[in-house]
Amino acid sequence: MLNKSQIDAHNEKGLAKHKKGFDYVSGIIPDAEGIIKKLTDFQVAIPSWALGSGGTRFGRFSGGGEPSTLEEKMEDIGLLHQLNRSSGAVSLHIPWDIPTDAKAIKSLAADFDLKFDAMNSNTFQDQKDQKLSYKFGSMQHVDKGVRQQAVDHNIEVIKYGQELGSNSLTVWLADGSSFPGQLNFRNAFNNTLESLQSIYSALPDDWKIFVEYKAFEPNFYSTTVGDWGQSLLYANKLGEKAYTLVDLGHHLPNANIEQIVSLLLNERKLGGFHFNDSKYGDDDLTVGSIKPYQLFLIFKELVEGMDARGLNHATDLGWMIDASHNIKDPLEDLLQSVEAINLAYAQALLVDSKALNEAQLNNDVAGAQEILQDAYRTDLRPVLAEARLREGAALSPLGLFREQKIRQQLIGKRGEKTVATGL
Ligand code: LRH
Ligand code: MN
Ligand code: MN
Repeated sequence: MLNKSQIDAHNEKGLAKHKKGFDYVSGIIPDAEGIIKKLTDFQVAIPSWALGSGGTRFGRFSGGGEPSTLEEKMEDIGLLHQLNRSSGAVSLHIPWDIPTDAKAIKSLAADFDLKFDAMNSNTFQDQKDQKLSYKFGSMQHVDKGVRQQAVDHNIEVIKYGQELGSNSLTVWLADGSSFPGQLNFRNAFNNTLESLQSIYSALPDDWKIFVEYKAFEPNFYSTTVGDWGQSLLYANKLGEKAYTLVDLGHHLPNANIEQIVSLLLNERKLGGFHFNDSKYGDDDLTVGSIKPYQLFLIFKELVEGMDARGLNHATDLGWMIDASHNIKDPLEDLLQSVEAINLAYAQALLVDSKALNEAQLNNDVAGAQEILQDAYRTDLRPVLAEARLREGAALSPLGLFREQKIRQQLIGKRGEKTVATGL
């Protein structure tokens, strides 16, 4: 962990330059203070599986100093939150990160000022002592015994979440088929629905269930919850505590994700997000590293749609990162992702929605584009830095991480050849 004087010394060094930038930008935008307030409230959950270097099916290269216990993962997230004051939540994947001593984990979270966001279940891998295999699916399976095992696992995950104070469950299913003819689509859908209904009936009153969709991988012919239409069908059939979860990497190429987001909000069925970026498939790259304009357009729809529905930006949707890869320092990567999310959010808040509405009513196509791009091309990084400064975080989170040689310190403590649980 960092101490306050290390953060202060770092901020002192960058203050004069920061002030120039902030004075300039706050002078040319209408409401810098309003954006700062919203940024301060907005927290992004860090997935427990992203703190170590991810593998590919070809190999895994340890970055060193990776956390090997849930406690160490919480420490890492606590550190991120100290650096940016924007990652005050954690999303756990069971059984990768079982809170065996929930009380101790809860108090550790309180020490770091972290909350527990959505719990994630895992019926896409077989675990060591598992009775039945998920090789041919879990909730869709032709064998009722396998389906029941998947339901029981999800109910167990809810119990862990209740002990920690979480109030949502994300279900992602790898279920599907890899070859034509392998699966009866209708039976797979109906079996999955029945399984989800059993979980739904065990869901506490104040909980939500998020149904995450994905176009392909690991199945390559069909996926039983393959797109937002299928997810929405399940969410509608389950009831008002069920929502669709959008993972940015789970679409077919060139899908218009911002339109999907807009319509899900219109139906009051958008529950949460997994942020990442991709060029080809579910690449799980750093948020904003490939298509930052798309990210901005998504946030523009989020802001507009949530405002239209009277939703609180910070609390009414689950905001999570779902990125993990194999060559960057995972902590640096997560700092970059949070920064990209906050930047897109701030840019979306800057959109002149009244003028945009007028341009739309006048069919002023060029004018509408100008309004969006004006917001997108305004450099709001000093506004983000100001929000951090006021919260006691670092002007440059990544800069301070490097100055303090935090990775080297972690390697010193945890060792060179570490492997974290996860993908
Ligand atoms: C599937 C997925 C899903 C899993 C996570 C590890 O691709 O996005 O959210 O839980 O990755
Ligand atoms: Mn995901
Ligand atoms: Mn994914």
